[in-house]
Amino acid sequence: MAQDTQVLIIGDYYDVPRQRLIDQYPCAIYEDAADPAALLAEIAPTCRAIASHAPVTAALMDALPHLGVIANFGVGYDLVDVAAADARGIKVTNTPDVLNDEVADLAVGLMLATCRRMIKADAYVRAGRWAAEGNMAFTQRVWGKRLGLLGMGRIGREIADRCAAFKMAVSYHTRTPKDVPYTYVGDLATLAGDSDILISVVPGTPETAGIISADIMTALGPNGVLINVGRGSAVDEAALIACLADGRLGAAGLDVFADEPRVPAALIEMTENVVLQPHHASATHDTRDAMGQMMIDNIAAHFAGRPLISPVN
Ligand code: A2R
Repeated sequence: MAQDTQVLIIGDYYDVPRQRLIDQYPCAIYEDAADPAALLAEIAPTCRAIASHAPVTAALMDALPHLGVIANFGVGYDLVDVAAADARGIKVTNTPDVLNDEVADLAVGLMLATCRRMIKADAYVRAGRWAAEGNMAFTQRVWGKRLGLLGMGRIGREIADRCAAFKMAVSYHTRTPKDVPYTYVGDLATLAGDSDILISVVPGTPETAGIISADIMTALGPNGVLINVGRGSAVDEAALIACLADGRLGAAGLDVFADEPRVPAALIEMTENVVLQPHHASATHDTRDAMGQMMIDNIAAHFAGRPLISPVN
């Protein structure tokens, strides 16, 4: 089968669309190869597409001379070396829009869980502490609070609209103002200082790396809450741990981390004011299916010589 392989599958995403892809095209699965270099050599004469949810490097591209498209599973394509793809005339696609509502739902859920200490409260009931010790300590209000959004793109807008329904005052920071009914703040530190809750939903780029620094968290303050559903790289994790530990920052709800799936032990130990999720904001059956289908549709468009559905370069 490997001799006529057209699509190389890399990374773990979702079985249903993955099987659909395998049913549709001769595929090779990178992770199944005992000798990945040998697999690449074998499929090099025919492989024209990569369907990926894993790093795609320049070296990998060079191993596949007929590669025309890298279809990334996910809206964030920071795992793909887009500059290297550009230099080789290879197209990169992602899966925008179909996950906006899903990620926004989880962002709001994480905000509620973090502010209202819902995970801790669940443990409190299960451990019999309610009966033994009485009511749990009071928590923090969400509705009516000041929300700062870092990022006002496709997902950010959905988060903002949901939070507006929670009667929150929504402000945001991006590099350029958007045409949205929310308050633009041109400086992130000012936004953090004027917010009770800061939600980050920016892509992982060199420019956003560590953008949520100790200064930003300090500006958010001892009662401030940081929620991150964008990319872990946007937060200076060492500073986050320090700020949470010494009370410069009140609480955090995190779906994304700098070195996934590894999560710093210090964060895992913080059960009082930290809620952790395994980067699953888009991970419902419906949405992962839609993302997978979009990935397949991009590959099909490339093979048919039609315009790509969601090119990023
Ligand atoms: O800066 P702008 O005007 O391009 O606004 C974009 C903002 N953004 C930034 N804001 C401040 N400083 C930066 N250095 C910076 N870079 C980007 O992030 C825009 O408002 C937002 C990204 O929006 P979209 O491209 O529509 O992305 P989407 O679909 O909302 O997804 C955001 C990220 C994905 O890249 C994944 O990492 C994750 O959420 O799922």
